[in-house]
Amino acid sequence: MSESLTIALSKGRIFKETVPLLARAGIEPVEDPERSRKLILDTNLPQMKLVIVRASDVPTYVEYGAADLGVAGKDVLLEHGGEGVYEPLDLRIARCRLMLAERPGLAPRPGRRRIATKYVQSARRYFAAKGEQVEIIKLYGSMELAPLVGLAEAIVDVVDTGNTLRANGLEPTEHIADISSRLIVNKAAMKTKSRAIKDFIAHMQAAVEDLKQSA
Ligand code: PRT
Ligand code: MG
Repeated sequence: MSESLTIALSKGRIFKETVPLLARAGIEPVEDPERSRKLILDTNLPQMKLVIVRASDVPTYVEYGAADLGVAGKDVLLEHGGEGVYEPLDLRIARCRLMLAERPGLAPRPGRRRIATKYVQSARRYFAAKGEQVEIIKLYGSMELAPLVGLAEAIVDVVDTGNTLRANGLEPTEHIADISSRLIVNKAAMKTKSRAIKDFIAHMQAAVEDLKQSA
């Protein structure tokens, strides 16, 4: 009998890009979370289950052991803190860049710049390291709107193609971090289910290497 494992994933790009890696480990979800409303998905392996949660909730489920494993963006882990989980593997999927973006030609105002972002911790660290005093305004989404309506002078957000920024008259000006999704592991499960987890990590690592070769 092999140990049971629960993996926390978000739907959307992380799910889509994790499925091919899981396939390499012989794991196939029996349902598509984009079409099903179920939040616990069975796989072809009776001992493997997937739980579908918000991207920013993945580290919390794994930290508390509600899931043994998870896939989370480095941007999310940087905000969460990440010390409550192990992060053994860079899956090299859902890649993007954490950037500062601004309206070109906007005249600087006196006083501290206002930066709108959902990445408060990363923004704080970035500007502290530069020695620039800024005011950080926490938002939960649609950061691109903030500079257009005068809420902030600049935003910190993840950027892939840059189309969203361009469509809103913004341009990326400073690179803060390269982002990819990481496999994360509950610390207790790493001990109590070490055989199954080590096996799983090895399969995922092989899958990542395969994709690297074919890229
Ligand atoms: O959507 P929800 O609020 O539930 O959560 P989420 O936005 O955190 O989840 P999701 O699925 O959108 O993103 C999951 C993870 O994918 C993030 O944590 C990142 O690590 C990673 N990722 C990779 C991205 C992007 N690329 C990306 N482009 N996350 C978000 N975006 C956004 C970007 O900010 C822009 O608004 O997608 C939009 C399109 O980007 P452009 O640059 O191609 O226009
Ligand atoms: Mg999103």
